[in-house]
Amino acid sequence: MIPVSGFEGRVVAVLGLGRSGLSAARALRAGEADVLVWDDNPEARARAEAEGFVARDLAREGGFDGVDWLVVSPGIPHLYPSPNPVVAAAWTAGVPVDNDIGLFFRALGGEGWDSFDSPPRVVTVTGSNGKSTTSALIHHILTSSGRESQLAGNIGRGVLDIEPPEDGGVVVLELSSYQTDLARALTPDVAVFTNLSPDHLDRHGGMGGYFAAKRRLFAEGGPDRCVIGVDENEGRYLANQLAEGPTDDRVIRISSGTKLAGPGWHVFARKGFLTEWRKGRQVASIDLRPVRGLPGAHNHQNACAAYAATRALGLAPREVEAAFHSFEGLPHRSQIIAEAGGITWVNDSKATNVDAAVKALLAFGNIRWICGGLMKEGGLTGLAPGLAHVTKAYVIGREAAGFALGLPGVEAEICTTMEQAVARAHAEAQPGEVVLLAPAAASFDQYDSFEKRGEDFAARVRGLLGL
Ligand code: UMA
Repeated sequence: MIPVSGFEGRVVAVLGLGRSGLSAARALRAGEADVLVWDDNPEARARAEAEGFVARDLAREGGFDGVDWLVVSPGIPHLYPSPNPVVAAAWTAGVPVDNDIGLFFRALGGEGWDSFDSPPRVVTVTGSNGKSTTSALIHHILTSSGRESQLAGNIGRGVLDIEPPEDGGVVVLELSSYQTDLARALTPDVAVFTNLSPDHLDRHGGMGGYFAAKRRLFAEGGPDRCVIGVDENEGRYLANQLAEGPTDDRVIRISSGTKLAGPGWHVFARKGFLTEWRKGRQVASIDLRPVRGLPGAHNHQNACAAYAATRALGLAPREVEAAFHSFEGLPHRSQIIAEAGGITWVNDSKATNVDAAVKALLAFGNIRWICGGLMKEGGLTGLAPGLAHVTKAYVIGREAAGFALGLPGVEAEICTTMEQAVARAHAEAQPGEVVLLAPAAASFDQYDSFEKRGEDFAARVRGLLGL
């Protein structure tokens, strides 16, 4: 745990007692803050009270009396679609609102660091898609090359849960837009922006608010190096805003599909090869085609981002290449769960939006596609580029029939349940085909999370195949 300094004897309220809230409360207490907690769920409050924390209903009259600071969990809306009543009460009381990421950057450093040969560095990764894989890959490259690295953030571990980094250590943080939007301190050494496509629009009042939340990571702290995906307008705009000119190698531009030229620092993947280009000449090239843990153009973009970030930390191209080959990928992201009878079964339950699903579809050919669930804003028209890879769709979800209507030109069978979809795909798949779960929708109509959906898929596949 990283004790949060700077709040000794001050009263800090923590709203939301899940992974980030509880670890923030513990870290604040370890830093000798006077901690109050609240969660709308009585069970979560009881868990915190069992650890000795004092619960206070902050939304009631006078709830903020004596409170100096409010720390809010990322899943709790602070502005759109409407502010949580506790956040609104903090505004009225004039209490600064922050989150665990802001506390982390305030708490990091200080004691002992002046005796270090190499001060710890923080790499942050944000973007709509690929940020978990990119973060995990950076962490994997660093640890495989013998560097001390810790991984936390949106990937599932509260940032204040990690150990204080040692001499030469690296902290890799995956940051969501919810987290970057609210943090009052954001000072990474290397910041990565993978890509941008519509997501969480209700929480940000639209696309502009969503991009603005992610941009804070680059605008607030001024990282030493920025790794920017330039395959969308927002990335090109951001890279242009951050660089002083075409030779400024504080910005490393990355692309999957486009050859980047010019005198700056570029990393791009084309036709299965990753190329690093700096000061007008090629520095390194890596064949990504045999890398099993990173299939498809979207994973090649993740490879470029992780390559650029670890090069910015001083790793050699060959160290990075060796680590690519030992990377197994993350569960629920283009994860090959079985190969039997010439059929490959792939779990990409994390494809909760249209953009991520298209990327998964483009990574494979001859696909029997399990899709559907809770549709997001924007409908399904964006799926068009991937549909040519689909032999047949097996649609799940409570609104499966409505979802199937959004797949013009694709043979679609309404299966509704995962059990039925897996059974039908199993009955019809031919050798050489891929059965891919990439729902293009959230899971909440039938599951608690995309993880549970992916686990259900994998269990049913293994059951049917007798594995
Ligand atoms: N709560 C309230 N009032 C509300 C809403 C929630 O009291 O109005 C309480 C709940 O009862 C619960 C707690 O808040 O006890 C949950 O807080 P949370 O939703 O912020 O969840 P955490 O467990 O703290 O997990 C958070 C991130 N969750 C979200 O952003 C929704 C996790 O990202 C992250 O891994 C974790 O912190 C550690 O940093 C998950 C996620 O879904 C993976 N992220 C979104 C995504 O990737 O799309 C952004």
